Amino acid sequence: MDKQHILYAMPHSLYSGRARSYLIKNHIPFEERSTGHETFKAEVLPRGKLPTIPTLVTPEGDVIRDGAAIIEHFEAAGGRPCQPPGARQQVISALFDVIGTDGLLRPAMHYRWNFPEDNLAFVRYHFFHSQRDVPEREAKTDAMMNRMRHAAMIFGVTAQSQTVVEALYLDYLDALNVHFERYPYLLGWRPCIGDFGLLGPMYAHLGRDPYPARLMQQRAPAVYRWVERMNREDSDVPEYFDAGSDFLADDEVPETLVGVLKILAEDFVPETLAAAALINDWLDEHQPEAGAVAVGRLAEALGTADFTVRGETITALAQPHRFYLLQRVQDIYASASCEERTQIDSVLSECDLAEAARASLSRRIQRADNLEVWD
Ligand SMILES: N[C@@H](CCC(=O)N[C@@H](CS)C(=O)NCC(=O)O)C(=O)O
Repeated sequence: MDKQHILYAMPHSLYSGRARSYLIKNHIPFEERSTGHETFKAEVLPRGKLPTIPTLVTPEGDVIRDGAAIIEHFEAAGGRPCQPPGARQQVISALFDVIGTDGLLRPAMHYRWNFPEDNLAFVRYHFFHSQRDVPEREAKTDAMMNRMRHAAMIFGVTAQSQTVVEALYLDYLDALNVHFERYPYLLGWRPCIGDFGLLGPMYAHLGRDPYPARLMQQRAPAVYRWVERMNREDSDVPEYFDAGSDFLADDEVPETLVGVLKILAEDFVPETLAAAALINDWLDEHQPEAGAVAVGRLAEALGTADFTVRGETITALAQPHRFYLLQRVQDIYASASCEERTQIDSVLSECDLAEAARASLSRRIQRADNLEVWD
C-alpha cells in the first residue's frame, strides 16, 4: 500500500478539526496520531518547531505545522478545489476562516470549561490520551488542562462577560441554523476554505463536548448536521431536495449568510481594531528583527486589549495570528478588479465587517520554516 499522510491531531482539538475535515472532504488518505505517540516528540517536533496540532507528515517525510499551512499545501498543489472562483465569495470564505479560528474562541472556551458537571470527565479523557504513557502522565494532563482553562479567561470569558458571550453565541447559532436550513455549506453546495475554519470551534468544542453539543442539537439541528457533514467524504445532503454540486452561481453571497456575519461582526470588529492598535504600538516600541517569531503557542501573546460588546467591556489577548489570516483577505482584495472591489465593499459594509477586513499591522507576517515570522 502507498504510504499515507500522518496527521498529528486529537478529536478534542479545535484546530485539528479544520485540517481533518479538509483531508476527509478532499479524499486525502491519512492516519491520525496523538501527540502522545513516541514519534511526535522525537521526530516531528524538531521540524514542526512548536508543539501544536494539527501537524502533518507527508508520505515524503515533510513536516507541515499549522492548519492553514496544511490546507494551503494541498490547495496550491490541487488547483484550489476549495477556493470559490469569484472575488466576493473568496473574501467571505477567507473571512470565515479567520472568524472560525480566531473570532469564536470565547464561546469555544466558555462552553468547554464553564460546564464541568457535563463536560469535565469527557474532556479529561482526551487530554489524558494526548499525553505519553509516562509516570507523570496525570500531572501533565492536569497542567495542560489548567493551561487551557486559563486560556478561556485570557481570551475574555469572565464572570462579568459570560452573559454577553452566551447571548452573542446563541444569536449566531440561530442565524447559522437559518442558513444551513437552506444550504448545506457556507457558499452553497460544496465546502470552501471558510467552512473548514469555521468548523474548528464548531466541531471539537461546540459540537462535541457534551453541554454545547446538546445545545446545538436541540437549538440548531441544521448546524449540527453541517458539523456531521463536514466530517464525511460525500457531500451528505439528503435533506436538500434541490441540491447542486458547486458554489452558488454569480459570486452570490446569500442573505442568510449576511445575517450570520452581522452578528459575528459585533465582537469581531471591536476586538480586531483593539488588537491591531495594541500590536501596532508593540511593534513601534519593540521593532522586532525580520524573521523573529510572530506567533507562538496558543494563548501566548503580546498583551491584552479592551473593547466593548453590547455594552460590556471585554479584555482579551491580542493575537498576531488573526492578522496573518486577515492578510489573505486583504491580498484577495488587492488583486481584485475595480468592479469586484466595489462588490466586495458593498457586501462587507452590509455585514458591518468593512473596518475589520481592512485592519492590518504595520509589519506583515510571513511563514518561514514552519513558523509565522515578522517580515
Ligand atoms: N495556528 C495553529 C494553532 C494550533 C494550536 O494552537 N493548536 C492547539 C490545539 S487546538 C495546540 O496544539 N495547543 C498546544 C499548545 O499550544 O501547547 C493552527 O492553526 O494549526
